[in-house]
Amino acid sequence: RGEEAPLFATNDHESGLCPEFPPGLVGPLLVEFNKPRSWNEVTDTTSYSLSLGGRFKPPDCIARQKVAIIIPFRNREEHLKHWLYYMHPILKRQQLDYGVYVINQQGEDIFNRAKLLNVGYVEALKDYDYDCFVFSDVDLIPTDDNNLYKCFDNPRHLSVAMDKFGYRLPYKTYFGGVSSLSKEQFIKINGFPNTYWGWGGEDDDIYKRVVYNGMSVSRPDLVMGKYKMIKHERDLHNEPNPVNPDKISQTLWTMGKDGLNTLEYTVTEIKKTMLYTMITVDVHGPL
Ligand code: UD2
Ligand code: MN
Repeated sequence: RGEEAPLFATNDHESGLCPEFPPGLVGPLLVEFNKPRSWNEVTDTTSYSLSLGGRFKPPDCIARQKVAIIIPFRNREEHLKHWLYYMHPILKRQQLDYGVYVINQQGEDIFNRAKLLNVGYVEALKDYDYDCFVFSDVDLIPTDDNNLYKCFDNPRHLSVAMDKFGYRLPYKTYFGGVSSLSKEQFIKINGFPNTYWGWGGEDDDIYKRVVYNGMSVSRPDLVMGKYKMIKHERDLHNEPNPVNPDKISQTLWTMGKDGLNTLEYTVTEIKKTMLYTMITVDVHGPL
């Protein structure tokens, strides 16, 4: 956040747009996961000024972007409570016009993170005219609210400095965790791959799609980009898939025929609470 950020102004006189640097940000945050949170605690502390489906608009200015936050999910309720508890206040301070979409994979088949994210993109657009999509693991919380959950001139990787990797990138082309793409950027890369079943590889495929389509990756610095991940074991039915590493070398040829243009799924339930929209989906497991 630069010195030029206005201290008191909450909107831009002429346009009514929210300021480019949200004035209510506080910087470094205390984030901890040692005690479980009840739904009552989460609702009491976050539902103020939210509307059904986990939606929010700044009350006194027009948000610069309409952002759908997409979370791939199955059987991580304890993590979801922490995520909502910490993220709603942050996103409100960031003055975004946003909605939270939890994309819940139905059944016990092997998990497919990237396909769930594609489903989130398509389903969120049926709800509202979003122009930006933030894709976030359910177990990651930024510890500095200057890390804006919005879109930039290039696809953005937000979770650059995680505690589990010693607060730096594990490798230069790492793209896992939390990322943002505008609608235009997402369409340009044909969305994410649908064919990465199980753990691993899909994030590297996405990175390659971005680069092969002539874009670069935008990132916050390692101070603003700090994250904490809730400690967890690998889930059942999300084992590392040995075919995934081989697929990454094929991205240049596969990206045009595996993505938004080949996405197939069946929505089985849509549930809206004040804190989120949960879309349960049959992702048509691999045969
Ligand atoms: C890493 C990456 C993640 C992804 C994954 C490989 C980090 C912090 N994140 O995550 O972005 O590239 O490797 O696939 O390095 N989930 C469920 N239920 C399940 C399984 C997964 O909800 O049963 C969701 C949940 O949002 C979770 C995410 O998928 O955070 C990634 O799975 P993970 O947390 O088990 O994998 P992790 O931490 O190694
Ligand atoms: Mn994780």
